[in-house]
Amino acid sequence: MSPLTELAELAEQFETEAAEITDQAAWEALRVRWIGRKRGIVRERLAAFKDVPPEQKRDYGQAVNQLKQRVEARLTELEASLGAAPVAAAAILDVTLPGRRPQLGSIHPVSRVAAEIVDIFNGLGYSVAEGPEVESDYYNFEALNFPPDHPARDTQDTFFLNDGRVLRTHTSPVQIRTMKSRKPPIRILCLGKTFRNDNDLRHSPMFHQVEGLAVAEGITFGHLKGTLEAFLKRLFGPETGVRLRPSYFPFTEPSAEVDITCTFCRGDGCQVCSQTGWMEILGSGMVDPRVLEECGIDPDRYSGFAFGLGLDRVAMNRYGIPNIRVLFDNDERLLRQVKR
Ligand code: 2U9
Repeated sequence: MSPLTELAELAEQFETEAAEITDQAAWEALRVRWIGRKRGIVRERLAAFKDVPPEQKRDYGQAVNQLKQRVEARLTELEASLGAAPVAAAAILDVTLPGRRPQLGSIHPVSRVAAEIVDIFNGLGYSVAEGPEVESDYYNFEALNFPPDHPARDTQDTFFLNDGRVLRTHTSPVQIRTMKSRKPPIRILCLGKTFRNDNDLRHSPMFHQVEGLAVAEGITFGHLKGTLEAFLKRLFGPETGVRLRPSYFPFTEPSAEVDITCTFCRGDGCQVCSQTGWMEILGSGMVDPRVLEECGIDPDRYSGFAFGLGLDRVAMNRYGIPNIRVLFDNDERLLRQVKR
């Protein structure tokens, strides 16, 4: 029998056998017999190509490929009609296995600290004010009494956009916007992302600040001190010591930096506080009369105090996080570790 005739007969024989298949086991036997890797009939016919006389090679090649395609197509068709796919799926799906527990989210340490601070100041009659993260030079620097040659206005410290606007370097422009649009008494808390061209273990180019502002008739430095003591004792515990040291900011006069007793050694002196027993926590001061005036508030009638602190610093301190980047790496192990 010529190789071509033999192929034609094999094709007929396959159709006959395929027509008799009624279950999965018979389908599998048919598959192995015809296209099994080792001794499948189609494979053997393909291998026999090399022994076909040269003048028949072309027709033989075509016919054996046709047979292969037909066998494969018919087997697929049969598999579908026998419901072979669900049977195969059931074999790899163990419906008795316990389900995967959904991962519960938790609040990021910076958000947690922010919420605590908002809560404390809500209790003192403050409300939250917001503003844009991209600011004009005017709101970020000029209205805050920064001289034109102040180092913060340098590209080494501030991110400038091509149009001269900046990524706000503090949340203070929000206070400027509020004072320009509202009349005293004002008690606001401004929180959000701030940006400085700084990058090391304790500084990230994006960080979070919270600032507070109180403006009314008769506000004194005593109100500043009392408010900050009440705030810091609520945030760090009633036994926390608070001290003020003279400082300087362009937008406050007089200004003070505020320290609390070291949260690690409680004031005894340790590595974290360089043996001083104190750690610097915030900056503050009485709003400079020039800033009030720039915002349309009469400095002879009104006075105010302001303060600012870094939320990330508080979160790092609270949860013993040594590197600020851990807060922004999106590694969910952080969330699991600080979860209460
Ligand atoms: C207006 C007037 C005064 C806000 C203030 C500070 C002092 C301060 C820093 C603490 C750590 C920023 O995150 S930090 O680098 N802030 O020291 N901030 S007084 O004073 C204002 C703000 C707005 C109109």
